[in-house]
Formats: sequence, C-alpha cells, structure tokens
Amino acid sequence: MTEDRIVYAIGDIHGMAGLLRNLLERIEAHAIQRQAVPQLVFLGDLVDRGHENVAVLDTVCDCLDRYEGSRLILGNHDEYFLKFLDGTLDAESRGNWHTYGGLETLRSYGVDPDDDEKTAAARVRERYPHHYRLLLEAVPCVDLDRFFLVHAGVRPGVPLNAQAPQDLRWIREPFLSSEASFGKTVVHGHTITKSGRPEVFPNRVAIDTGAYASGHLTAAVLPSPTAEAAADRDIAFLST
Ligand SMILES: [Mn+2]
Repeated sequence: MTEDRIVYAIGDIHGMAGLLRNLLERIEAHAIQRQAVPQLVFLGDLVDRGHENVAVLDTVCDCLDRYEGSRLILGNHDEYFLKFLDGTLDAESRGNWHTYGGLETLRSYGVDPDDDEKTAAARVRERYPHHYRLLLEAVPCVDLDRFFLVHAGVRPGVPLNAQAPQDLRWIREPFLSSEASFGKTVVHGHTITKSGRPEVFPNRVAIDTGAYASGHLTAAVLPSPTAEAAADRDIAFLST
C-alpha cells in the first residue's frame, strides 16, 4: 500500500528553532489526520537574525532524513553562510551579511567576528559536517506539477526552466508587482508579506510572514493532484 504524500512548503525560519518545532508538530498532526506522509520543502533563509541557528539546521537535517523527497532551497542568507564556510565570501558580501543578521549565525556557531575567518570556517565545517553538506546539497528551486517553489521569486518573461539562480534567491521587483502568468503558481518567501499573513495572488503565493519579528512561521499545504476531499483541493496554510 502506498501512502499519500502531502507537500508542505515552509517559509523563512531565520534562526527561530522553537517556532520551527511548533510548526512541524502542526504539520505532522495535519498529515496524520489525512493518513498521509509529509514531504517538506524549506524555502530557505534558515539562518541569520534569530539566535537558534545551529538547532534550526539540525532540525532541517533530521527532516530531510525522515521525510522522503524533502528538500532545502538555498536562500540568499544561507548562501552567505555557505560562502563563509567555503572561504569565498568577498568583502562587500561579508559586510552585508554581518549587517543583516550574519553575526547572530556566527555567534550561534561559536565564532567571533574577529576570529581568523578561514580557521573559524574550517572549525565549523569539521564540527558540523552535516550542516555544510545540507547547504552544499540545497537546490535553487523545486518544480512540481502545478507549483514552482523558490526562495525569492522569478524574473517575469523568462521561462521557469531558464531562470538565473541569482534571481531565484534575490529578486523582489519586478516579480512582486508582476501580474503575468509564470506558467505555474510560484510559491516563495524572502519578502515579508504586508499583511503579516500568507498572501495568495493569481500567479504566486507568498509565505514569508516575518517569523523572526512576528512569531508567525508559515507553511503552505500544497494540494495533491489526486486529492479527493473538496477541502483538500485548495491551498491551505499552517502557522505558528
Ligand atoms: Mn531572503
């Protein structure tokens, strides 16, 4: 007997491990109620701003092991951290990263910003090889039947299979105000919604509800093409 799978897309976590654990409990309860198995797609920005970065990456590693077909999409903040670990962070990116929450990530990993960067990165890679591998294996997007999952968005006018990874991780405008059809519904994080709640548009679904400041971490429940109950055919949301 094959069990049904339900895809849950999880928005920007930014070091909030307690909220992530709370959301995962809701996801598990939701899936069990439907006799389904969760498939998790993390939309990226696991790190920075919040203080529980190590715990967030541990939890995401566990989830990818536990739930078959689960993926991490690399966010722009995760990319900074990966570049730090790789020793490829340039001076401008380092400045931006430290300003926009990277110092919290470094502190989580026991790194002082004044430490020698290469030595510190080697120490983190050695102590947390699973975190390094998680980031190395992260993908730029997840392409599903009706949905295209990314961290930030897509460039309007460019086919989904020809999008630049840089856009997928960073774009805001002209994506956010575009009314064009992208071919599939784009599910994304990266830009905190104006309402602080998940927002549904004809061409996209925005689920970065600013967990770090609001306490609301959101998952979109993506309807399976085979959903039988009418209530399971629409996109739904779970939130802390
Ligand atoms: Mn982002």
